[in-house]
Amino acid sequence: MATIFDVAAKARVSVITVSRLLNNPSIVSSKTADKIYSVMESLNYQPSEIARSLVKKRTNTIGVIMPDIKNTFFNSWFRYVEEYAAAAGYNLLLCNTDEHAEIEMKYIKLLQAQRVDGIIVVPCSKKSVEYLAKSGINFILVDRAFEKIKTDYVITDHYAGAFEATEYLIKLGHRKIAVLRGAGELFPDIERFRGFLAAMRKHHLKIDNNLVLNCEFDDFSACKTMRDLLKKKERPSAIFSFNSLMMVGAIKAIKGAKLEIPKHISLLCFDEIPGYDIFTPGITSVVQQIEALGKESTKILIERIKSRSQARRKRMLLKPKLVVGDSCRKIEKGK
Ligand code: XLF
Repeated sequence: MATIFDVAAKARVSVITVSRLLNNPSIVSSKTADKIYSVMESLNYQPSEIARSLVKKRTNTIGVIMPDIKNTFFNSWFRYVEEYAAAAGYNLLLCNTDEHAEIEMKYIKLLQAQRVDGIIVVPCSKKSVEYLAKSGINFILVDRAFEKIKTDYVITDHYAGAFEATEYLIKLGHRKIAVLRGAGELFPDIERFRGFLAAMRKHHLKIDNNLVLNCEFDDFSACKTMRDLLKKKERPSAIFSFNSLMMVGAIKAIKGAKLEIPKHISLLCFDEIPGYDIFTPGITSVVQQIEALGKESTKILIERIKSRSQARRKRMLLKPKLVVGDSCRKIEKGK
């Protein structure tokens, strides 16, 4: 395999000139550059990426940390990150934490050791975000923010989305609305719950704590929680599921109890559902701007990598959209 020394010798230039051409082509005259390129081609020379990154102090690699690879939402999001990053000439290293703080920290340290130029993270723990903020590494948060820590972020307006969804149910006449929420630790969960409470209060509706169902953002725990709820004598007229995985669990439990949506129980969920248009009934959902969450976060991170500046934090709040299907029924007064 040809080395940089072979290229320099055959082109009759110094090794430094070949190295300059590889790392900063604009400072080499076009005549010399042409000569070196043709020698490289004739020798089938492949520059070592490791050696180049040591010189440039850049690896052109971005680490992506996602919280749940089973969740199709994050798969679609990653696809947009990949598309934007590839067009900008960056490679990606993908890590999945399964919402575990220790795994998240382990991956952050691993990516640091791999000398990635920056990290895009959907974080599950405050501790790791504090660590990143102190480390000096370029990073951006997606989906989840920690207001007190100075970071770049691109998030959905979870509060507004949940408010609009709850108000939609209230206007259909629902009073007994159950929420399938997470454990109250993650930012989207806290914000969505705040939005739910605000809409209920605006319409002077009492919150029934028996209808606030704490589980995990997954189908298994949602299904179990819903089964327990549906065994009770009094059941809610509507369920607001805080994400699509939970919605899958809720549907399993509803079907298991031989109930129909929306005839016996209405269902609304946060997140876009893949294959939404083939579902019967179509599930009314709060759709996040996944493409913008992917592309804008990658764009902001790359700008920060390039400018090498720590100045002014960039924060983006994206509006979700309520897409009405036919999973929520109107309740006539007195029923
Ligand atoms: O972090 C939340 C949990 O699940 C995220 O926005 C999602 O709703 C995606 O499904």
